[in-house]
Amino acid sequence: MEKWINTQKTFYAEKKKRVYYLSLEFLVGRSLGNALINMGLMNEVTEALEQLGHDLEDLREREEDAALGNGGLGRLAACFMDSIATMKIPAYGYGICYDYGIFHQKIIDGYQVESPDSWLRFGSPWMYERTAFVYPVNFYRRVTSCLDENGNYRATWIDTEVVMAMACDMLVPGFNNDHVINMRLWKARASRELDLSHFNVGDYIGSVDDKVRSETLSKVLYPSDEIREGQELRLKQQYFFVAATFCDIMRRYLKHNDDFIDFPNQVAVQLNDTHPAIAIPELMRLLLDDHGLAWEVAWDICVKTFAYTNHTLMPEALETWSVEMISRVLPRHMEIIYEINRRFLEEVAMKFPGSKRKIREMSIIEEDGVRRVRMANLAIIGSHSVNGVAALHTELLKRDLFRNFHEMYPRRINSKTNGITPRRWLLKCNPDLAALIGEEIGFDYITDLDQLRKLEAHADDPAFQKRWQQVKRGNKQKLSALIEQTCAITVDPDSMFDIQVKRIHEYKRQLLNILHVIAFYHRLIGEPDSTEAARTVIFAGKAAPSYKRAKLIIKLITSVADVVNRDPRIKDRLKVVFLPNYNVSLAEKIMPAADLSEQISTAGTEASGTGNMKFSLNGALTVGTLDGANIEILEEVGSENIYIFGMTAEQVEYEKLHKSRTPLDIYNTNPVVHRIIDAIGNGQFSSGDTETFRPLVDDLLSEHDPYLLLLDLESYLTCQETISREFLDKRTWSRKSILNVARMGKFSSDRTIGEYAREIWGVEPGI
Ligand code: HTP
Repeated sequence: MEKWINTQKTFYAEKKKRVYYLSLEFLVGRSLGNALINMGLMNEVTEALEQLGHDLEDLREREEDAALGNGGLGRLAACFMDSIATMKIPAYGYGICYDYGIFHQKIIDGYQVESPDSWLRFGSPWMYERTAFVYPVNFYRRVTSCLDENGNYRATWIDTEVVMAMACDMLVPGFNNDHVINMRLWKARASRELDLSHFNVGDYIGSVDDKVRSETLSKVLYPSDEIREGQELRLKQQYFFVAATFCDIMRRYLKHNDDFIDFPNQVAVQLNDTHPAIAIPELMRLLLDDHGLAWEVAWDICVKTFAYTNHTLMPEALETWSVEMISRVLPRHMEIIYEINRRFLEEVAMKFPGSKRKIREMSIIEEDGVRRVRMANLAIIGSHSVNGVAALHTELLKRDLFRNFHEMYPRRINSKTNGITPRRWLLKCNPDLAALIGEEIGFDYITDLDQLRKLEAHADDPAFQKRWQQVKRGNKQKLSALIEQTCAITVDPDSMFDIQVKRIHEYKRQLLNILHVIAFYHRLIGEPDSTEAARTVIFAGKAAPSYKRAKLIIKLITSVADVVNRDPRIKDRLKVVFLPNYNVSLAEKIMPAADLSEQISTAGTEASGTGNMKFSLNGALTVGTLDGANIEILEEVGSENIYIFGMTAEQVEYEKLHKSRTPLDIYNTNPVVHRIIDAIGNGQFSSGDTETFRPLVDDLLSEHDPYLLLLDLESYLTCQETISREFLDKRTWSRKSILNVARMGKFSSDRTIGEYAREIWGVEPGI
C-alpha cells in the first residue's frame, strides 16, 4: 500500500497524462502468488510460512479466483494491468466489482450445470472499499431545456432515479519496480435520498426493496461471451460504471485545470470493446450540460480523448440497443446520440454525395425494423483510434465490417496484436521452465521477452533438450494427478497431451477436435498393433448458459470420453478428458503440461486468441488454422515449427459463396469421415439413442454450416497424422518446442502495451 500511495503521488507530481482503461471485465484470477512474485517476496514468505507451520502452495490453493470476466476479453484486460504496472504507465483500470463472477461449472451426467460463484462470501483481502469515493449515478425520467443568455440550447436531466457507486480498489504491483497501480471497480449502493422519500410516507419495506433493487446493478457478470445481451440491466451496468468513472476522471482533471482546453492532453480513455461506449455521449453531456461548452469544442475533445478496441467480427457479438430503451433509461444520452448522428451523416453526405447506401450503413441508428443504436458505429465516430487485436482481424475490419468508416477515416483503424503477461503465464505458472531458461540466458527476459531468442542456440543441445523434456514431464505428471483427482481418469504422462481449452463456441470448433478423436478411436480399434503416439485429449471451457449448441457439444465430448476411456481394446493409447470449471487458475496448471495446442477456429472468425500464445510460451506446438494471431505465431516460429491446416479466410469466403464442395460430397466420398458421422448419428456415443446428437449431425452435414467443419476435416485429419508421427521423434519435437518458446517475444503484453502507449495514448513507458 505504501508503494501504491507513492506511485499515485508521482503521477500528481509529474503532472502525467492519465490513461483510463474502461472494461466491463477483468479476469484477474488469483492474486497472492502473482503479488509475491512481482514484489520479490516469494522466498521470504515461503520461509516465514514454513516457520508458522504452513505451506505456501496450500495457502495459494485456498484463494478464490477473481473471475470477473468471461474469457479472452477479460483476461486481456488483466494482462494489460500487469504490463501497465510493470512498464510504469500512469494508467488505471476501471470496471465493476460484481458480487458474482462467471458461474461455476459442474459436469453432471455429461452436461454442464451452472452454479453461482460467490467469490466474495468471505470478503477479498485484495479489495479495498473506499467509502470516501461514492458518486451518484442517474437513470430514467426526463430532460428539460431552455435557451441560455447567449441563445444557446441548454438541457438538464431531471427527476432521475439515483444509484450510488462506491469505489473498490484492487492494487496491481508491477514486476520488480516498486510501482503499484490501481484497478477501481465500482459497487452499486442504494442512495440515501431514495430511502428517505419512502421512509417519509411510512413505507419501510418499500424503501428496503428499493435499496435491494439498486444494489442488483453490480450483482452479477453477464455470462455470455461474444453474444450480445439486450437486457436493460446490462445497459444500466454499462452506464453505471462509465458515469462513476467519469466522476473520478473529472475530479482529478479539475484539481489542476480550470477549463477543458488541455483535457485530451491530460486524459486518454480506452474503450475495451463497445461495452463502455456510452462514455462518448456521457462525456459530451458533462461538457455541454455541466460545463457549458459549445458542441464543436466538446466534440473535438471527445474524439481526441477516446480510443476504441474492437475484439470480434462475429455479427452476434455486435452490440445494439433499442432506441426505445436508451430513450427511457438515459433520455439525455439519446438526444446527444441523435445529434452526433445528425452531424455525422451530414459529413457522410458531403463526402459521398448521393450515396443512400452509405448513409444507411454508417448511421448510428439502424432503421430497419425496431430502431436500434449501433454501439460500434458510435464508438468509431467518437474515437480518434479504432484498433483490431491482430493483423488479419484488423485487415478484415478495414475490408469488410468497417469498410465505409475506413474509407471515410483512412487513418483511424490500426492494429495492436494482443499479448499475454510473461509474469503470470511463464514465471508464475511454470516455475521450473522459467528457472531452466533463466539458468541458460539470465532472467532479464521476464521484462524483455525478446531475449528468449537466445534459447535458439540451445535448441539442438541434447543435454539441454533432456532437461527441457524433464520439466515438461514433471508438469504433465502434476496435471495427471489433478485429472485423477477431479475426473477419476488415469492418464499416462508419457502420452501426447493434446489440449483445447477456451470458451465453448461453434466457431472455435471443439466439434472438429472431437471428430478427430473419433477418427483416431476408430483407427486404434481397426489397427490394434499400430505404434502411433498415445494421446490424452483434454478439453475445458464454459458454455454460455443459454447457448444450447455449445452445451450439446460438451455433452458429446463427455459422451465420447465415456465410451473411449472404458473401451478395453484401447488400453492406454487414447484417453479423453473434460476438466470442469475452466478458469485462470486451472489454465495455469494446464498450459505448462501441453504438448499440442489446438487453435482450430474457422479462418476469419477468431479475432486473435491469446490461449494460443500461452501454450506456445510454455513449449507446446500448435495445430491451427490461418486465423487471428496464429498467423503471426507462424511468422515468428517458422512453418517447420507449427502445424497449419485448412482453408484461409479468403478460401472460406469463396466457399461460402460458391460452394464448390458440400459437406455431403465429403461424407459420401470419404469413408473415414462417413464412419465418424455415422458413429455419432447411430448412437455409438449415446447408448444407441439417435436423437441426442441429431442436431450436431444435421449441422455438420448442412451446406449452410457457417463454420465449414467438414470442409476442413480432411486436412485436419492428415495434419494430425503427421503430428502423431513427429511426436515420436523426441529430439525433433523438443527442438521445435524450444524454438517455439525462443520466438514468443512478440507476444508479451509489454510489447502490446508499449504500442498502445506510444501510438494511441501518447504516453511514454516509464522504463
Ligand atoms: C475476443 C476474441 C479473441 C481475442 C479476445 C481478446 C473477443 N475478446 N473478445 N477477445 O474471441 O480472439 O483474443 O481480444
